[in-house]
Amino acid sequence: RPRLILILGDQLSTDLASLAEGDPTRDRVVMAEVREEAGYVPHHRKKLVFLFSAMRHFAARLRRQGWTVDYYPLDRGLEDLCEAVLASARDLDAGELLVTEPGEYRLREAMKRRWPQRLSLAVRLLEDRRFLCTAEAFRGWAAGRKQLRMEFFYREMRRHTGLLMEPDGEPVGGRWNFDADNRKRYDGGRPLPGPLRFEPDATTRRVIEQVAETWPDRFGDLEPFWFAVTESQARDALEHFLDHALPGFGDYQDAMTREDDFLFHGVLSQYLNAGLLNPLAVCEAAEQRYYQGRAPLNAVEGFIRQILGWREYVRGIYWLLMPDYKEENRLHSHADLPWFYWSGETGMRCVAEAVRSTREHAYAHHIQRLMVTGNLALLLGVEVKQIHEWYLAVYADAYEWVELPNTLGMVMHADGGYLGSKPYAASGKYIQRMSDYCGDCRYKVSSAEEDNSCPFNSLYWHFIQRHRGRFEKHPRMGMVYKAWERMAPAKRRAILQRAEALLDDVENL
Ligand code: FAD
Ligand code: DLZ
Ligand code: SF4
Repeated sequence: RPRLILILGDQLSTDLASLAEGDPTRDRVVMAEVREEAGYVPHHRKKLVFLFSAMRHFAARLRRQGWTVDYYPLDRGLEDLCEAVLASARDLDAGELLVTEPGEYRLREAMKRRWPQRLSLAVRLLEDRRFLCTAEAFRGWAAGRKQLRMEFFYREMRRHTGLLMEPDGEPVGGRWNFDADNRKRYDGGRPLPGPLRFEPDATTRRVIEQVAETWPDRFGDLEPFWFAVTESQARDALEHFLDHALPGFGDYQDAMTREDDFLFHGVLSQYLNAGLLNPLAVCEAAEQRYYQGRAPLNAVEGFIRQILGWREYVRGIYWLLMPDYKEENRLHSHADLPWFYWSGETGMRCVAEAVRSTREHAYAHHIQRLMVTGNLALLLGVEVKQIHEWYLAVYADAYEWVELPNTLGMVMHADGGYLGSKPYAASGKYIQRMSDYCGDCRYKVSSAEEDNSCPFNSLYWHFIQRHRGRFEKHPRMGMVYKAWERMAPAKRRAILQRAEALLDDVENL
């Protein structure tokens, strides 16, 4: 009997296991834009346009390749993905549903537990072959380790793939990691290339209209819309990055500037996560640039580490620890997310810039996410669920498998240090060192206790003080506690008072 093949919005790759297993002359592909997926968080409107347009282009491509595709667009008003499969199953006497395993626990559980009965059809989940480390392999690597460290996982992955490896098993350049070279402030020395931008075609323009009509009030600018929406455009965006930005990627990896929202970052995560780019191919293309002498090793190694290391590592952690992971809140953070995370209306220049970039592009680079909006949420003690839902909603690249470990583990330290040993809490000094924001800010970065002092400063010490029991004995935090103790008691009191005053009036920061 013919089979149905469901392809999700973040599975837009012709290498999918489900397509490899299917037969275009007999089986039928199902794709659908549905309310449940569009509504589990208030996704940024640019993210919705990107996904729906990329889905429609992908369906058209499959049809050109000879597949029959049942495509249910937004205006069919379907509630969830199962309803779409049900509609197609009625039409075709299907014997089975094939799906490449979804990236989210919620959906995978529904497919396993509820769908077979609802559909009266066997549901077969196939491995997502786009990842370089399977959930099983990660589990094996993690077994028996008390604490996991990305760096060791990454070395295994380098050995496993041979990326930047010498034939004798040593890392190219004699070191695994060149991060120490990657901490420059942006000094204007290298021109800022920006990501490659594309004109919306008729399909994209139609989606923009539909999203504008359906969600007139949702967060996120719709236009200008310039993302790639096909695999071939995404490949052009990758080439553009490799030619123009990769050489500066390492040096300026941690920099932030008012001049530009992208610096030397790839702006490729939305394409990687939706299936338009393949992670291994992206790493190999970057590796070639090093061998061709077109990009330095600190840049290429740093870039490959993000994809081969961090991206695979967070996915491994997600599947290892879900569903309990999502409930973790070990620092007992319960404050509400301030409204300025949506409005951008705050006197803190660094935060206002990060929210503006987020609203305009459904993008902020890693250091803004980690050290500005993330750091602030940690210091304010924002409830993990609220900040998690914000990150999941506002970025074009956001899916729970990658967003949750970054937010809950890396930023909020809510897993007690499983993902990263030490919280990324930092004072305004860090932001001042890595950016040009502070000169133009209402607050004074050199002060922690005055009425106009930078909120990050007093909130940092408040965080250190309120979590003393947890972190004082931490080998990498002893120095911080010593510095706090060395401060005059009156100064400490003034700092904590300033922090309390800020915490009492968070909405007006
Ligand atoms: P580049 O700086 O060019 O890096 C290259 C690639 O490496 C990225 O495209 C991405 O695929 C990968 N990468 C880099 N860092 C990470 C990381 N920490 N985890 C996983 N992959 C990484 N990334 C997402 O893809 N989706 C998310 O929902 C997401 N949420 C995040 C939430 C928080 C709180 C933080 C701190 C980070 C989050 N990240 C997320 C990771 C990272 O910020 C983005 O991958 C990156 O900013 C994407 O921009 P880029 O393509 O220009 O990255
Ligand atoms: C994110 C998203 C959105 C907004 N809409 C859809 C949709 O309408 N149809 C669909 O198939 N997928 C969508 N997605 C992606 C899914 O949410 C994603 O596949 C799961 O979260 C698993 O990663
Ligand atoms: Fe951000 Fe503080 Fe600098 Fe203002 S002074 S930009 S709030 S770090």
